[in-house]
Amino acid sequence: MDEKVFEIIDKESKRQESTIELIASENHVSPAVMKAVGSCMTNKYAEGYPGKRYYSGCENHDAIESLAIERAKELFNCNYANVQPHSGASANIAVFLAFMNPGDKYASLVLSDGGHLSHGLKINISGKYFEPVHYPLIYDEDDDGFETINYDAVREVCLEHKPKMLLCGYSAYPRIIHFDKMREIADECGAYLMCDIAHIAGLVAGGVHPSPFPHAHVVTTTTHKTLRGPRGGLILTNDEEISTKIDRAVFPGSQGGPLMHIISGKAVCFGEALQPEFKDYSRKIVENAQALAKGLSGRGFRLVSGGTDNHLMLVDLRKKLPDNTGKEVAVWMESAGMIANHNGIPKDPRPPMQTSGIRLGTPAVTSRGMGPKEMDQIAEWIDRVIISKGDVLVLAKIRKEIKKFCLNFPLPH
Ligand code: DSN
Repeated sequence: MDEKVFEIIDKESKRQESTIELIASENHVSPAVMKAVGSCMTNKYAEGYPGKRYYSGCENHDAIESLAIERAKELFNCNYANVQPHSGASANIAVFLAFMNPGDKYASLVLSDGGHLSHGLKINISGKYFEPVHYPLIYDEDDDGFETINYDAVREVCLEHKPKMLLCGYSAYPRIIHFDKMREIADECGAYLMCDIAHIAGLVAGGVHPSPFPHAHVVTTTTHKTLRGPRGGLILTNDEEISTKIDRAVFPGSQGGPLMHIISGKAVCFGEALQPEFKDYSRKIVENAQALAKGLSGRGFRLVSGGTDNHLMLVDLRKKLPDNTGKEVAVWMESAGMIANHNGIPKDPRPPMQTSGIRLGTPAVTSRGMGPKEMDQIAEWIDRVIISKGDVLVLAKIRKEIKKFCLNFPLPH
């Protein structure tokens, strides 16, 4: 045993056990996922696809990858799946490679309004080698749809720029995405529709967010957020020709050997998400998010777009705390035992490293068995942290309360 390494891992396990995880993109996987990821499947090179490998000795890797593919197709009700992408960003790169040439245009959300860095950040491959044009949210406070996707503007941007692809799906967007409207717009301007459902995949699988199918030409996702699998990516489509292009764009286009231990964990995760209990889990994620949103709104916080339909919310801190940043609040919360990330809010006057907001999500707390009552307790702790403006004595007192509270909600073992 490597004592140094395992001592650190043990500390991490204790940190996870004794804190409340509110990062919207994180979760606690099952022991079966953990076992598959830590298995001998890590030892093998399996470049290629099932039945078409470049190395010998792949029969079990063929079997596990085929199983993962079949389960992914069943789970998302589609015809083709590529389970090899190492991450969500890798999945996105593969789709870009499959559909576009360098310099081609695609449309995505203004990144600071909730997009992802792989949707066109200037210093990311998606912004460096391709040309993003961005569509906005609704910024008019008097509009019923304040801070939600401005579908009219999506249409205008697409008709003006004629992008090869229209990309929807976001990292910090608390509302339902209308994939049907996006497809109408894509068809109108002759673009492919790409839906990146990394954040909401578990909600889609559980039936509590509309599916991107049959609207999307291609869907990308991660497997480790609401879907509660190992860290990794996945690409789905209903179109045979597109699936062939995608397979080539993943291997050999942008990746070498697949991570077979991770693919094994994905197979387990998809199997778990196909169970009836997963529907219940995804419903509870949303119920908890709404309870947390209510607890915060009731204590005077402003939430971007006024609330949430999914697993996350963006808290605009300016109303309660005009002189402090989201970054400071995330640090205070960590001292108190609550883990969240600072996050820009639409039209944020502060830079991304400071921000005026924090993002909160409920996938991980729901996996620990917490419910609406606990969400209200968490809202109360957040409120106390903020009212105290980071007072160390208050933070230490809350830290103690949270340690005790966490004992009642063990991690999945
Ligand atoms: N970093 C992830 C998130 O937190 O949303 C997106 O990849």
